[in-house]
Amino acid sequence: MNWVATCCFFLGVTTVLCSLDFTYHDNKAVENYLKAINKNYSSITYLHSIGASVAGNQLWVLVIGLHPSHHMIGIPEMKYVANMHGNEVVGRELMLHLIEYLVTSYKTDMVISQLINNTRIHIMPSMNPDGFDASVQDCYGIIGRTNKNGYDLNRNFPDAFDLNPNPIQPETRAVMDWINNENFVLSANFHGGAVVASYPYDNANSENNEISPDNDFFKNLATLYATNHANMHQGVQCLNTAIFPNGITNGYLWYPVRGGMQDYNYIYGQCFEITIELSCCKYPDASMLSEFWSENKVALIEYIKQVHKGVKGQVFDLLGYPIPNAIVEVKDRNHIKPYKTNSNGEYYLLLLPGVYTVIVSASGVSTLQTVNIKESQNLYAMKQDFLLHLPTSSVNSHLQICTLLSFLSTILVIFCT
Ligand SMILES: *[C@@H]1O[C@H](CO)[C@@H](O)[C@H](O)[C@H]1NC(C)=O
Ligand SMILES: CC(=O)N[C@H]1CO[C@H](CO)[C@@H](O)[C@@H]1O
Ligand SMILES: [Zn+2]
Repeated sequence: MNWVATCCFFLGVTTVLCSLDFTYHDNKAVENYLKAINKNYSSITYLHSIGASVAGNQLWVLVIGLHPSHHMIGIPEMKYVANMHGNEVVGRELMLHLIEYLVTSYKTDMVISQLINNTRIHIMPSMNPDGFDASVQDCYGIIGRTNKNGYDLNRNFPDAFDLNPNPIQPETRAVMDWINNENFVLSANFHGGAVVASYPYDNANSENNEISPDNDFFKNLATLYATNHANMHQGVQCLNTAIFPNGITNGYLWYPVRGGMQDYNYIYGQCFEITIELSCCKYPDASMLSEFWSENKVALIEYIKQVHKGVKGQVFDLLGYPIPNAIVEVKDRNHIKPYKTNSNGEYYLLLLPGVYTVIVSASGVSTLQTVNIKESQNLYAMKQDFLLHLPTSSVNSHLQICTLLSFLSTILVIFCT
């Protein structure tokens, strides 16, 4: 028992009031911790399980935001996922400390308060709780890496470049549905066994196509994490890894991954995800945890802010109705699956400062607009709405409903008078 725990014990108060200790928390302890946080910070947190593991462990996600339980127009969604390889455990504990840091800084720290007010931050400490249960304290082993059915979850997603024969596992399915239900814009997933920030693509099917159309943004994201990390940017050599210049690498050029989560997010989920390898040792001694937290704390916060880069807005028709499923892409950076507006007609495009042409199209009609994204854009992406002159048939259907409604109300008025 350290002095904090001792003090809490003697004061007879819940451990929530005291800072989270730097030890490993088993699945039950993580659940209790998340529930306690959610109880004490109920106005800015929302706790839910997005599904269950093979063994029936819940896949908990804590959401932090001003309206944590639901999406708000203009508020971007970002997520952190840790421990998808059950024996890579540093990220799992970092998530718990990050949660504590965010909620306790609300109202006391201006920057964090603004971040929470303007972002919906989803944190999943463990995507593979069964693997964690099976794992042993070991730096370079693989015991506990897979889920309970023996599948590597980071090889289990549909792959745009290759057929993936692995049957989709419950944990993977839950994450796919989650990605489908939320309109995530930015994400990172945490691993161990190396110290590097790795960005898409993780797979490719011909020479040179491992470079994504958003390579500039991805390189910037990875560099941002590495430079805000205590030593990642210096290039940390682990057993079995090369030295990564500046602490970053393209995923495919490191080694190809078929069915990885990062490419799935980017290609199918319209969400920019990078993979962050936090430590040479996958399951280090608990005495190292406070050091890992101080190495990563600034980078974790700075990374969340990146969800506000670029341009966002809504696409409307001439009557002012939002248009869902309108394609919104930047000229010369077409995605494998075109990025489309959500049910509110919203789009979010992560872009570095610069001048871009945004092309919007739906029902065979398109419009374009030049946007100039300035360096000064701070916590808010540039806002640019679009008006689409849809063919008369689709506008007419709205008009017909309006005519019908006014006709009905006229009848009602006649009846009632
Ligand atoms: C965050 O939002 C709350 C509720 O609207 C508001 O009271 C508070 O001033 C905001 N904080 C910042 C830093 O914008
Ligand atoms: C009941 C309880 O634990 N309340 C605490 C929740 O967190 C705030 C800090 O924002 C404390 O001030 C409360 O005492
Ligand atoms: Zn891993």
